[in-house]
Amino acid sequence: MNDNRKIIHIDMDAFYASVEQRDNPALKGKPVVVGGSPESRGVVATCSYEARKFGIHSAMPSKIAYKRCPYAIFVRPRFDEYQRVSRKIREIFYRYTDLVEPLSLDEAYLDVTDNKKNIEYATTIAKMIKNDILRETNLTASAGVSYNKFLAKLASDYNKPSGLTVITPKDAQEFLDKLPINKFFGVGKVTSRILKNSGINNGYDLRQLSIHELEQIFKNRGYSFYQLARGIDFRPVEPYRERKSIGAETTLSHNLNIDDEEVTEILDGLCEEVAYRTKYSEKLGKTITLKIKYEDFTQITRSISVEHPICTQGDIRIHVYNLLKNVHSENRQIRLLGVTLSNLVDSKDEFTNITIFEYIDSIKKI
Ligand code: DCP
Ligand code: MG
Repeated sequence: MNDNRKIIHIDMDAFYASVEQRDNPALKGKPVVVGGSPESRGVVATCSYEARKFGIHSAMPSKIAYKRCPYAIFVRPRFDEYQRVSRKIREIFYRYTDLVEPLSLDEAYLDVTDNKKNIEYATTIAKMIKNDILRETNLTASAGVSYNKFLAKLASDYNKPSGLTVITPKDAQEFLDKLPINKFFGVGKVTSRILKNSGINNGYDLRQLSIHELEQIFKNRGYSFYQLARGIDFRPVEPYRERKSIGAETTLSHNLNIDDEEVTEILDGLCEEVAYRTKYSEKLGKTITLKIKYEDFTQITRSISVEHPICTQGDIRIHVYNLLKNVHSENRQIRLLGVTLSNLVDSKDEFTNITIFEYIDSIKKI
């Protein structure tokens, strides 16, 4: 099968931190941490490249970031400004194509196979976009160019900050063979550990596994990993659609009983992911749904609707736990868990009673 598309992935460099450094010359060249303060229970949203040298990264408790670098300058996020920049970069993308799929405020896929300026090479467009962004926002972005989404995203990440990496069909296999296993789309910490324990450290090792073996490891995602290891990814770039719900689910690596401790650990992770994505979509939700699939493939969902919309991990978690308490599994083993937030409203319209700072600080609470 052929894939002749031209896909670009753009990702701003140290986004929130770069905006802060741009707007406050005293922060330039310094380790800057954007997020909760070290005295609070808040977390790091992101940090400047200077701070990354100390091992600070997104989602780390601010307290630990402070321990790693007491000289770091902690600043509170200014979401309004990040959203303004985000709108600007999207406006730039639309000059070249309407096939733009934003993934978050600072990141998007573009399909430029047929572009508005009839430019032949995607690499030329990527350079032009990077220049437009620098000129019009005073910020740098990294770009990845390839023939599908998976490779374009890997490419943009390859040479940050301000990078431009092209992965041609000819280079793709060599690139993937060397790629550490945790960089494969959908391989989290747990799967990565399992794979490394079995001697599967990179794309080459992954490519040696048969579809049958991959299905044993990744269940219904096995075939997709078979394809990714070979640089195949036909997912289209999907222009923005209004979201109706935000959900996360996971097929368990082994079946569990409802009162196993691992169930709550997994649900915590799912609540965190839903909270994170809800924040990015600038939404809040009024209906929380818990989904459980049993070993015999029967499935139940339990939902609750609340008057005041929510978005934080803590709030979602409380409701999910309440829903869980009322599930009677009658000794059936669980094979899949899911959490969804629906009945969404725009967070911009709902932030009247809660400051943005309280909001970001509350994300990791409980
Ligand atoms: N962000 C957040 N919480 C996280 C991860 C990210 O609030 N756990 C926010 C802050 C980032 C922005 O989203 O600035 C973009 O996320 P990226 O993953 O693209 O990270 P950066 O742009 O900060 O850095 P990089 O240069 O690695 O892309
Ligand atoms: Mg980024």
